[in-house]
Amino acid sequence: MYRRNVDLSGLWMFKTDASGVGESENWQSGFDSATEVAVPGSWNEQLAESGLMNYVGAAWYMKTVYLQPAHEGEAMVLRIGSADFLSKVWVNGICVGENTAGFLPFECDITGVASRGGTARIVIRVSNELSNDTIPQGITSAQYEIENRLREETFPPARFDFFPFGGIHRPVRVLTVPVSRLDRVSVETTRSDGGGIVTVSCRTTHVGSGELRARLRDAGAAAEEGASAPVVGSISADAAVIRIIVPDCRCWSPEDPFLYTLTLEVVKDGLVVDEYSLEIGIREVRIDGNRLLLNGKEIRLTGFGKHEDGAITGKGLSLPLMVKDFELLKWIGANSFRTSHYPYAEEFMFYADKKGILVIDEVPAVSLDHRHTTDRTLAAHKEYIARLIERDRNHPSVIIWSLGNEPNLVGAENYFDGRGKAYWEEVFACARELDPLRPMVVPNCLRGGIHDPVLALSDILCINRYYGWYEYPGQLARGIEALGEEMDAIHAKYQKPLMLTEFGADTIAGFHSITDQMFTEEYQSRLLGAYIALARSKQYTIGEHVWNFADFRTPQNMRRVMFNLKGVFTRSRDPKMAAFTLRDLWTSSPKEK
Ligand code: BDP
Repeated sequence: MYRRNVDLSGLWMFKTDASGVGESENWQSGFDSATEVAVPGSWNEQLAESGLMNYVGAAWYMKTVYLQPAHEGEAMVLRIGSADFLSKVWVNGICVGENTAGFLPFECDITGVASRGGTARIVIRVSNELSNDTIPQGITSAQYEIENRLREETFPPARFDFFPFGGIHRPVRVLTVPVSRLDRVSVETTRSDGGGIVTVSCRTTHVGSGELRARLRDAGAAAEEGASAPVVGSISADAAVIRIIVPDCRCWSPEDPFLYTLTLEVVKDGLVVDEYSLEIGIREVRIDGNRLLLNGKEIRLTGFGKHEDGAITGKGLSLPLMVKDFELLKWIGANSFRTSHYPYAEEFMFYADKKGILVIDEVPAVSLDHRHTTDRTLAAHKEYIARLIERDRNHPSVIIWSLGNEPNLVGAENYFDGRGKAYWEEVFACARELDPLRPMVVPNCLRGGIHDPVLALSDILCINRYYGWYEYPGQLARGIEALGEEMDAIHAKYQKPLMLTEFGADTIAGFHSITDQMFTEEYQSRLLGAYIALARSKQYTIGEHVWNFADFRTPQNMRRVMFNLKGVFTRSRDPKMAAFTLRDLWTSSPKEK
């Protein structure tokens, strides 16, 4: 065994630090507190009664653990699945790392401070305070006033329509790994003549030169069964590329999410120093004219924009909730979802691979206000893209990267004076260099409109529209007419496939009406049905994602009754009437046009 890990999920000591005195008072070496909080989990709902529901600021976490000593030739790494949004980490009082990209894992090398084993005190300071320079961007109460937008203020203040939960949201683990090891693996798959081509590019660390051996076998088979003969490549300057040809390959698809296990061995001076296995799917995604092709066959996307949001856990990973959500996706006939508006837990991505659910994977650049973007915002945005692609590129389920969502939701004129275009050109160029194979998109909002630079840059025209809701409230027929005209105009201008990535209506489960009435179950059901019928009547559309899968908590504001109620399921995952309408539509008609 080359790698081991210890999961530090559980109760952690917890203390807020509203005035930011923690570091100067040396809390990093340990602090007193009578409060504990569960990890993974947001502090907000867990500790609401202690006044933490709307807390924005820094909070400190501490856990004392006993670690086995590392062996000779091993390194120790502390891996935090995600801490939102900004964090700093100490082990035994020594700073081992910092992270400014929430929603993504980060690693701290703790060999120097922990490899001798024994008691280790892990302290993590997490802050959920955002600014103009961060991704996503933040806003303050004062800023609403400066911008004369008092009626748009939310509490806690946020530039997006989901609750700014704070905390350690995914598991924290201590990994023991070989010092000479495989560091990064990137797998690209294509097809040719019924066969598959798997290109594996690896970076190693502290190996220099050596040999890389790759073996592929059916993921379901036992390790010794059915493995192909190893394909051997050479490692030089800590890099290696191997190409594996798989004749008669079984392609991965939603109907047959078939996975292979790829095992990689690193050989240095004739000895195997590291071994690492991952499950991969062989599949090809392509756009051809107005069509989206998976393995050469046309595919239509059905599904939702989702959120990571659960009662009490907040944004914390909940495996039961994850399993339930995939059950509901299958039940309703959805073949895909978008990780609106940020990267989801890695557990979600692995599960999507297994279940054959397609994913549009999103960078958390949600509702960027280009009046306030800075060079630092752009740098943070590019860092997110690089780190998200690095984390998720090997998942067959990930078929499209979404590099942001609804820029210029505030409708500022200067977005169109070249500034927006220059910004997004850099973002797209950075992403395309890192992944030349997958389509890239940024969903556009009504205020971005037909001249939004992201439409020209995206491979698929993704539009989020709320006719019959924010525009033409309660007037469905008028809304559908306006939507049809706008879709035709956008498609005529750009001549690319189009997808409805958001549409929906807030709905209070149990409200009913015979006539069109906002907030009733009938209205949501009719609105979703009418949008889908319209989308299907246009030959240039490739799919529909309803907003939203389930009701989710938002910051307080006068447009929301605690939650965004556009869920087709309630927050506790009970179906509203629209769930049955969608199930009828998505299970009776083929997903391939
Ligand atoms: C869109 C946003 C999404 C919101 C949704 C809504 O992309 O985050 O929750 O509208 O208003 O503008 O329900």
